[in-house]
Amino acid sequence: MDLLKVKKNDVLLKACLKEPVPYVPVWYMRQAGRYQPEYRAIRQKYSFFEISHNPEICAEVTKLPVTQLGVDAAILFADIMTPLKSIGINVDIVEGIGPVIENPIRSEKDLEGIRLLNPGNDIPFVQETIKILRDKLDVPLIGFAGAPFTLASYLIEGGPSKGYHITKGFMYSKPHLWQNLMARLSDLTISYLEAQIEAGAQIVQVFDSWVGALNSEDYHQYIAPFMHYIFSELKKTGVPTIYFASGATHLLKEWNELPVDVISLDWRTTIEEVRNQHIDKALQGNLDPSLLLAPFDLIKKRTKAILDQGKDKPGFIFNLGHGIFPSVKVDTLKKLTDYIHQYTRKDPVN
Ligand code: 1CP
Repeated sequence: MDLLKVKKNDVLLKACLKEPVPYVPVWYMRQAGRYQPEYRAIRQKYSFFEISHNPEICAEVTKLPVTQLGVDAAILFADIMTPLKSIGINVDIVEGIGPVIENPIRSEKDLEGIRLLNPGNDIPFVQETIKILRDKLDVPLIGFAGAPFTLASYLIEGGPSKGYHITKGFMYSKPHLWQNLMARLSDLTISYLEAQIEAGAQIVQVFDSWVGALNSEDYHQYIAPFMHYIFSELKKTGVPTIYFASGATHLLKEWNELPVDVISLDWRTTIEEVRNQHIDKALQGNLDPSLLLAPFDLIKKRTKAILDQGKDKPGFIFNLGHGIFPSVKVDTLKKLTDYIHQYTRKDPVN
């Protein structure tokens, strides 16, 4: 891994690898987005994909939270739909809804379009953005992708869903097609993440946001082999990996068996509970993003409780249990970031 290329702040990289750190590193899922007035102003002029396909603007949007909040990482501004759109799947990000797919997958024929990425042709803008950012950032750049189940949920439902019933029905009733779809999405995900790493991403996070909809038996049977394959391939790159899902505390034992470096937790559990289950990976999390609307004293109290459980063992990264939403104030996140750094900073003489 090209650690030497990190010009200044490599605290997050060290935490991923469970190495000693001077303070607990922090970044926030969805740290670039509508809660920022500057982002809203840019979105007035450009659509979501216009931003992410224009390297100069995309790099600016990616870097903004680093400058504004003082966080310890940047995360590439893109969407989990980016690789699907880039291989020709008709997807749009619709205001107030999220990703919407024009032709949801129903049959074997619909799978044919899901293929490997050819980075130079399909995502030159991603590689260019990453190169610009590596030059401008003094914190590590996180690349990311959606995991096969989460991508499949959009491809099969046609957009966001509450119960994932069509997806699960597909999984149970068309097992061969399901395997085929998961295999194709796994290869796509690997090729997308490898391209980001090749361009300069120094950590990668795999978002399996909705996989908590499955119980552990179904996860074990229908999902785990593919996640094992993805993280095994990524391990060969030497870049640290993070795996996130929401509402997936019941899957942690399965996750502990995967060749992934960091497990990202939502707020429905505590660091202590997770450690007590003998989960030995580095951990990331896990403040409830709704707390960002609370008075700062309460935010601080809940944050301190998380830090007190996480800060003294190697391998802890502060984050939210899920993404920031638009009504959060920039100032709240700035104060929170400063508090985390200040509270966990070790005495320089030690
Ligand atoms: O037009 C806009 O401004 C729409 C808001 C938005 C943004 C800012 C969407 C639509 N995507 C993004 C960027 C994005 N998406 C990032 C980069 C920004 C950052 O983190 O700083 C990342 C990492 C994502 C990942 C993503 N997209 C996930 C996984 C993380 C999670 O929140 O669980 C998922 C599930 C999506 C789908 C998606 N894209 C956008 C929306 C509104 C949604 C969720 C829709 C749903 O409820 O299913």
